[in-house]
Amino acid sequence: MIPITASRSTNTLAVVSIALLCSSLSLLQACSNESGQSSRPDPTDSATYAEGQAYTVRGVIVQLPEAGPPPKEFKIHHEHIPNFIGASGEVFVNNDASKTPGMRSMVMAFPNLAPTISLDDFAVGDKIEFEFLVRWDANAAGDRTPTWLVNAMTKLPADTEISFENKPVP
Ligand SMILES: [Cu+2]
Repeated sequence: MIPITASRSTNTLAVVSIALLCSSLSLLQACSNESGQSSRPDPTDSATYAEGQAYTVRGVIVQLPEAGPPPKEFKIHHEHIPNFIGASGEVFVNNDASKTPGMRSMVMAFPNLAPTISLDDFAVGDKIEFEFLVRWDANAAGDRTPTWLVNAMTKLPADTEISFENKPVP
């Protein structure tokens, strides 16, 4: 009987903490009050990024999404984003010798696209400029985790110079 009692009390505590977390962060929409499991607002809706950050970034398309199997994600090799804000709310600093600020150049998956974007107009190898929105939400454990969206995307001329070099501290 003791394990059952302990388990019940733990569950009650968990539900109470989630409820407190939701109300204190005005994230009621993002939380289910029935099961205690969290769900998130539509990640393809740019309005849900109102409290987030926006970056205009250039890159090259390296993979277009495919349903699969296996499914393939939309991937962009993007330039260095020196002003990228991390979970702390301040510019992220990489734990490398040169303490590169922001998000280093990388091949990155962008699972969320604004409904206004049609990938029919794009191909692998296209150079693009895109608006990248990020928001940070607290999960049930209280950790801030990112959700990101490509909100707009335009093709750049083929002779545009794209640099994947990470710039030093500005
Ligand atoms: Cu990235």
